[in-house]
Amino acid sequence: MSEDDKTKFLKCFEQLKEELVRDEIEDNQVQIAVDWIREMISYNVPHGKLNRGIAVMDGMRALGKDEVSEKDMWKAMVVGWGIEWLQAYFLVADDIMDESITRRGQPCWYRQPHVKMNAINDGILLEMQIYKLLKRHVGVKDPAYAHLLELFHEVTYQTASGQLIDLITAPIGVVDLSKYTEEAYMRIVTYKTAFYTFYLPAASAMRLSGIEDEQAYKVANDICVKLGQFFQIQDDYLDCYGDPKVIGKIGTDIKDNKCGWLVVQALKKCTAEQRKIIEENYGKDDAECEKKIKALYVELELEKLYLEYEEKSYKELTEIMEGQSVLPKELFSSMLAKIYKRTK
Ligand code: DMA
Ligand code: MG
Ligand code: MG
Ligand code: MG
Repeated sequence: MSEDDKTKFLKCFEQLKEELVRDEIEDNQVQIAVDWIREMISYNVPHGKLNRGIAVMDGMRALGKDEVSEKDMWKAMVVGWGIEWLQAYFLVADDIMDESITRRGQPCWYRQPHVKMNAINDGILLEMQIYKLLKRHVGVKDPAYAHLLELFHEVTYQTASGQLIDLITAPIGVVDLSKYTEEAYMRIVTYKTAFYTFYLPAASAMRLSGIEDEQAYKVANDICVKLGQFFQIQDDYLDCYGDPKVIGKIGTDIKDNKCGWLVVQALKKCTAEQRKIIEENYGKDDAECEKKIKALYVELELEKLYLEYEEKSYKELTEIMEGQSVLPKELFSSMLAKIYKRTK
């Protein structure tokens, strides 16, 4: 991503945040709530990699062959921030549900002593702020507006439905390894991650560019689902093997009993004896148990398996992007380039 884009994008954030704060003041909001909202937005929205938000700008350029007006680029930035706001909302809730400790290098919002379960309501505020941004800066007169609203609503539903199956496939205290199939895994990651991380930015850029051919959205969806699966497999790998200082979060998948990529692969490769180790140690809030699972992953050479998977998938994804002529391949390849071999 160009430094210029990032600077412009962050500048846009400051404006959007101040406008939301001003709305509160104009509504005669009490001062402590005005201050809360400003702090809550600043803490939760802007500290990520910003890949999803900036992908809308990149997508506009891919679709408009560099001739995108200033006005359209501004809308792309606002919609990009809408996606970052949505992500902030999902992460605030996800960290409560996953009982996580840190996020983006700072304590999870709900772990702040003055916040706790107020974080649930902050999530609702973050979600609804998206629609204030879109109304103010895209507006009802833009033919893309209604499509964008529908898109954000649909993708939010898909993501929540993915979070649901992520959670109920991993009940606390119940080890049922028969549920950890490749098929169950792919459904979880497609819904909880792929739609909002890849399809939402790509389809947003397409709507802002005025594309109406429904077939093109279908093509984009198919490719984005595959990109999202790839991205979440990386996330699952990094949960165990990433450096918390680099990824900004401490992994919780083993203790949380998650149907993650590593355990699904382990179950495919293990002997009956090794399966017993998983049965006895997976999903326990106990550092010793977690250690035993990690040692088993070493024995099964899962790191090597992951690196092979990443190579193979990267090639396949590139072929799929180049093998279609409905949309410019840059709409997708710019997103893939940013995540290939990622360490955070
Ligand atoms: C992320 O799943 C999905 C959403 C919708 C936030 P996750 O719990 O694996 O994410 P993370 O590893 O960032 O907590
Ligand atoms: Mg999580
Ligand atoms: Mg989660
Ligand atoms: Mg994760």
